[in-house]
Amino acid sequence: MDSIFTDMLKGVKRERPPVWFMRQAGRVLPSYQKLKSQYSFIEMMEDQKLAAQVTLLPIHDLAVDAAILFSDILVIPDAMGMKLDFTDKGPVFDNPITDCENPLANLKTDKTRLDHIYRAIDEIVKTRPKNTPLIGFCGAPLTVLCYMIDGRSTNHVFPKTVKYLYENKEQAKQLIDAITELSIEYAVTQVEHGINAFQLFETHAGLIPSELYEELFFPACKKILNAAREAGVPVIYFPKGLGTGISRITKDMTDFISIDWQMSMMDAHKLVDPELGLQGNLDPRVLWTDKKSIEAELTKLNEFASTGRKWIFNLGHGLLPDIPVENVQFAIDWIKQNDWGWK
Ligand code: 1CP
Repeated sequence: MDSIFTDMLKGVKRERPPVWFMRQAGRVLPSYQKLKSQYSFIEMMEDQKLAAQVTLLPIHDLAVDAAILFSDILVIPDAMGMKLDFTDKGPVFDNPITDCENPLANLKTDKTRLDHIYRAIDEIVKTRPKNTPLIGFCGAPLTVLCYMIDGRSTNHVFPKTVKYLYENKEQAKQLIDAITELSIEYAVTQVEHGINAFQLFETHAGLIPSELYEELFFPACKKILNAAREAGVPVIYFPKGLGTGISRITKDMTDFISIDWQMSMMDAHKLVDPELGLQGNLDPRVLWTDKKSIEAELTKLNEFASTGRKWIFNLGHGLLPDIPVENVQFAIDWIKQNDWGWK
């Protein structure tokens, strides 16, 4: 029998929505914090045994329905020749792209920089509990571009990137194409190594007007998602902050859309093609509160569940480091035990 997660991706609904959380591995788990006191993030990510161990922690500790590969979206610019460093203030590239005329001039791609990720997938496939689906992922081109041009997160506004897109649209397309090309190969190789689903993270879709986003980035996202799908796995697209632009995402682009916490699931349901599945979307910050408030929020999802839409429960963005793990466990258990009226 397939897992409840892969069944739902194929459109087979069981008695409840499957549940996993964005950033379930590297944030709230005490078992992760213990490893983090011994190893740096890069050490954990690059050692296949450690990466596999961390990937599977939420399966053992929280009993979620899927594991997500322990890696980061910024491995793509790193493999394109930008040296990635993780500091206390988050990820940093020391030499961001500033050459507007010829943005790729100083970059040299070394695809072997991604090999440790494929080795980690092999290790996870070998060591995972039976029927544990593995989600592979990569960052979508705008989000990756933000770090390549601004060099670091600037409270999520990325001013240089936005200016670059307006002033150098044609040159920006060269960069988008280069990111897309490597992302396609990366996604397909992840599938060849045994991932069971693929998610494309476009965390910063909301930085620019949705029309400009759709013009510059929909074609690129479609190519990456289609490549993973043609290689053999269902795909999920997370365009955070796209707003009503999600109504223009078609089923030839993705199987599921992950909905951010800004939008209600009922609004998303009304906007999105009924053949597409939805994932989401509890505001992770609700998990700062208490069990009664969390339950009240989760109970509201019964109305959406009754629409019959294909649905994977998740957050509207990733877990935050200071969320109490017992609240995360409470939400997972509640989703599993609630009577959704599906069977
Ligand atoms: O559960 C998991 O942790 C899974 C692995 C995973 C994923 C899916 C990591 C590990 N990062 C990501 C995706 C990711 N990374 C995104 C897209 C999803 C999202 O928006 O959360 C983004 C934007 C990043 C970039 C990134 N990497 C940041 C955010 C910086 C900012 O803009 O504020 C940070 C802090 C990282 C480092 C990172 N990635 C992952 C971990 C465990 C860490 C922390 C390393 C550390 O602090 O030691």
